[in-house]
Amino acid sequence: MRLGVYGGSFNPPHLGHLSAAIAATRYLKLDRLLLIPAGIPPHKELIEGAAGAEHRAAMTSFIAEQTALETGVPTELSRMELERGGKSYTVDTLRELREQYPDAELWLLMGTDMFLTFQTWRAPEEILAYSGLCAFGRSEKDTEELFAVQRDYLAGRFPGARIVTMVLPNLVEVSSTALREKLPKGAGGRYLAPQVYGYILREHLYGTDLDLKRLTPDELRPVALSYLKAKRVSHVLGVEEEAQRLAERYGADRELARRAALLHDCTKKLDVDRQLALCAEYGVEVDELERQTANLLHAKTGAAVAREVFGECEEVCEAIRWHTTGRAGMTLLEKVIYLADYIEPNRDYEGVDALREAVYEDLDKGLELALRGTIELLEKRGGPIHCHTREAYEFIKGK
Ligand code: DGI
Ligand code: FE
Ligand code: FE
Repeated sequence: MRLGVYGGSFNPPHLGHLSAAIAATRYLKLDRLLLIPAGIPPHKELIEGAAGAEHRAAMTSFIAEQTALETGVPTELSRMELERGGKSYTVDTLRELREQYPDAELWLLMGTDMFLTFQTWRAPEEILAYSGLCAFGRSEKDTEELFAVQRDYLAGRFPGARIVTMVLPNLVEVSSTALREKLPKGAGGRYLAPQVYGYILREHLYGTDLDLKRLTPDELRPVALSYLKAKRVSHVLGVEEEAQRLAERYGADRELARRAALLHDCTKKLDVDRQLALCAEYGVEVDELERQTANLLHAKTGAAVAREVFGECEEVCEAIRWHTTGRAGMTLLEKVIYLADYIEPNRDYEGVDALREAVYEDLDKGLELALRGTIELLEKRGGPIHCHTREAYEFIKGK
């Protein structure tokens, strides 16, 4: 097994880290990659206005998920340096990994600055005994020439070392230090994965202080995405796009459609117990079927989060509330969100194109078809059908 090891402060992790992780995974043909945020001693956190360890871990796990999604290679956050505490030495980490994975071929990933000062690290010869080095250029000026000089120097000083270098022409040129200066001024978002940026805004990290109850749709987008698993991001962006299109076609409020679409699945990744904990926290009543079905609960808890955390208006909350089952007498916005969820561009099931056509021809006809489809699917699966789903269907059929 080829195991990649990518350590750093990740304070915050940015698109440069993400593109390097993806490129190195492909280049080295890794079987697995670990992203390892460094432990930072408390005094350094004070000096740099750094985010706490848990926040750095959370942000790094977004990068791990995104890397895994794009490469297909299992990529995980490792807390080993955070748990060890104190200043993190790479040699300690590699020694531990060598013990944990005695048969793995280890590869240590690093950017230019780290590579060029590698000989000054603690125990470089021991590091090289455990692991190969893979260095990637971060900018145009990191020419192959500069790398070659260092590569030859290290090869001479540490015979037998495995060193590969790669230039990443499209590597995003930004540093975490620069980002920590930009973020409090409302800049820098474009250098971050949307979910990481959203997480920073939602947790008010690095001196950002947006009022979550007064977000513009463009601010809400990354924040909403930060609630999702990476593989769900394209779905929610698809619903946003489809909901706007439907709102335009049928005269619903476009901004409200966008807001509801962005937040509609914001609690989807939580398991039943965490959903129920949210219901208890926000005073949401739950029936017997919902108690057992996370799929049904996420519509209720999503609506509660939209209301309580983001101060969304009643129309938006209700559209989220009814997006999974529908109900008798749905409002225009509720229909728009229900159907946008059903036919957004990433959806790909038998009959989706016919349904799309029906929806754009006649909203209620499309709704009837969609509800009938859900009921037939649930009957086939043998899953219990919620009374709201049945009532929604009977209502629209009778119209
Ligand atoms: O959250 P999404 O996957 O984007 O879509 P969704 O919220 O519309 O549906 C989630 C799941 O809920 C889907 O697999 C179908 C299921 N579902 C919809 N109506 C009912 C239902 N499940 C049960 N048990 N009963 C229903 O009435
Ligand atoms: Fe949903
Ligand atoms: Fe959805």
